[in-house]
Amino acid sequence: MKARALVILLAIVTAGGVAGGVYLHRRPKKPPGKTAPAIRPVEIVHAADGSAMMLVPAMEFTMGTSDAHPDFPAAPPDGKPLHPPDLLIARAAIGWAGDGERPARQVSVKAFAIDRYEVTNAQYRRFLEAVGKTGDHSRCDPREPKGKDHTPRYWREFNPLLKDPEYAATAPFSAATFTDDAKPVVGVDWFDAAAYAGWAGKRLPTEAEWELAARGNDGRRWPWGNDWKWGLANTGGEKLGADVHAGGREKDGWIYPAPVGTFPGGRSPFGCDDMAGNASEWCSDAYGNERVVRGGSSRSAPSSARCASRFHYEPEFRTFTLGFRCAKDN
Ligand SMILES: [Ca+2]
Repeated sequence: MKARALVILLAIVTAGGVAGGVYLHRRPKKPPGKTAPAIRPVEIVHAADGSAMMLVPAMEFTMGTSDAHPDFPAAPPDGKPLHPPDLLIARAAIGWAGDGERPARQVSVKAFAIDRYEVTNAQYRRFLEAVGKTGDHSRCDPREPKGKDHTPRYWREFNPLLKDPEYAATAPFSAATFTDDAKPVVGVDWFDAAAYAGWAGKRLPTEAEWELAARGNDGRRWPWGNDWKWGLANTGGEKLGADVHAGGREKDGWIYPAPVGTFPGGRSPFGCDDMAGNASEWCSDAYGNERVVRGGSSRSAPSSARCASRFHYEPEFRTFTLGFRCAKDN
């Protein structure tokens, strides 16, 4: 009996050890080469605007998407044809990506801090009151058009039809959709975003900082990992999916921006919320005469809400899907 017990014990030890109970399966070996250091989210509070910010140490990370273009199957193994958004999810899952994000490369970034959440309407309102009182635009971008008052597009009357009670009763939005305190401010252009950041003693994140904060240092597709899952982000297109609630409702519950932090399951490795979807976000970088926008929005397909997806708009562009978060040196 003793010999037999010893053999079993040896078998357990050589099979990989004991951790919180006996297991007999060998743990998968770590891949050779560099392994990504573990990330520990660290939150600070930026006093000027009361924002939670996450610290990101100086580091190198994989930015962009691999040059490999695997052949996209016309149909999955079960033979059923794919339709949007399943098609877009499938493409994203096999590495499909826009040319603007290729190739994947190692990029070094200095230490910085970045807002945990998109800037909210409540925060932006305080900025607007302050700049209205003082008329001080000295911390705005010097290229800002003259006479700009920074009021978001949807804080003014944006749809006269909403005055018609019948229309208002059936519209999937109201003025409150874009002004609620807890929701991200949208309908702001790049100059508005830069002006808020300057007022708060911060700046817009660079594209590289934004992507590192969103995906960490293991090259993942979405902030939570490599596999798309409904319900971890406020995106669009769910109405076309096979597994959608009846009645055309969005599976994530939101057609337009949701209060920031509504999807904690989709948090990034550094602890940032809503880096996939909700409001898409202005970055500081130029893209020709335009400015870079990242993260996808409440109307984006899953593939466009990947951490490496890039968009770009004229700096004066304002729309209901577009907001921002701030960063600062650390
Ligand atoms: Ca976002």
